[in-house]
Amino acid sequence: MPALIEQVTFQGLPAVAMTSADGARAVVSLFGGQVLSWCPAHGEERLYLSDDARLDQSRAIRGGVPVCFPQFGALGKLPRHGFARQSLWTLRDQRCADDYAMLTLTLGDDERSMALWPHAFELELSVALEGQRLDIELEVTNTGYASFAFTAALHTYVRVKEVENARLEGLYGHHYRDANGGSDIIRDTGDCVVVDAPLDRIYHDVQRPLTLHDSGRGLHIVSEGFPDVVVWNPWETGCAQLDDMPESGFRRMLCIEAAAARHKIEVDADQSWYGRQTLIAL
Ligand code: TA6
Repeated sequence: MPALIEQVTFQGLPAVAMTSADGARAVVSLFGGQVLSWCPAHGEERLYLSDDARLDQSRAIRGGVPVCFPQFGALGKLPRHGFARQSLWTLRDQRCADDYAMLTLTLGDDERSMALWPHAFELELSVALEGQRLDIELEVTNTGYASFAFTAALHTYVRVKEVENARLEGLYGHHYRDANGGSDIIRDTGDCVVVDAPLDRIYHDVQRPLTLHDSGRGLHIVSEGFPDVVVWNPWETGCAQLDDMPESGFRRMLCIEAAAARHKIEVDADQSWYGRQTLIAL
């Protein structure tokens, strides 16, 4: 079967569906520039998309891989996680080869972004699909005349079979700040991260790949360019406060995010920065 990329409507959203020659599949929404679904070749869905997500472009989509830019979370005065996840991106490029399928979406400044964040920029989001692997790369170009600074993330909602049985390896010895625990910086001394309560941690300077073990299957997560890793699960209490997630939704997801949250990234005029997250199904 040849690789295929086609514009589709996904539950009412303008989107692009990708299939690689070996049968891996992904769906990317133009609203938010957001990967909503990823099934590796011969595999099952690996991303969580809330059954109660609003898909009418009235607010950010709960699930998949939201792009947070130019602000991570509430670390500034902009709307939470910035405006990119609530903007309409454009499909710029698509490529189908024997062993991969790839597309590039773009988002530039406009009147609305300028009113919130007065900088000229261009974002390029490249999504490449191949066998057991999904690569998502965000490139930020400063198209203005003065430098700017931003925080950002690929806020990946990984689907898990049962979050209490999931084990995330690779963060031993790293320092993190727990958003639920004040401003203390804590060193992780566990073999792996387990979720049995609300968890919202920004791990600093993570160079190593991570491995998620989840009820008999695995996911390898590698990031480049993004210095931090955010691990988030709202648990029962936090989930109850989210009106776009079912009561037990927290059991089916774990956000493992490639982020630049602790320090702002500065980009000079005419210069670019990029960060990437790669997911490999094991
Ligand atoms: O990345 C973790 C986080 O910043 C959490 O604090 C949590 O609130 C989550 O993102 C979701 O944010 P949202 O604005 O999409 O509800």
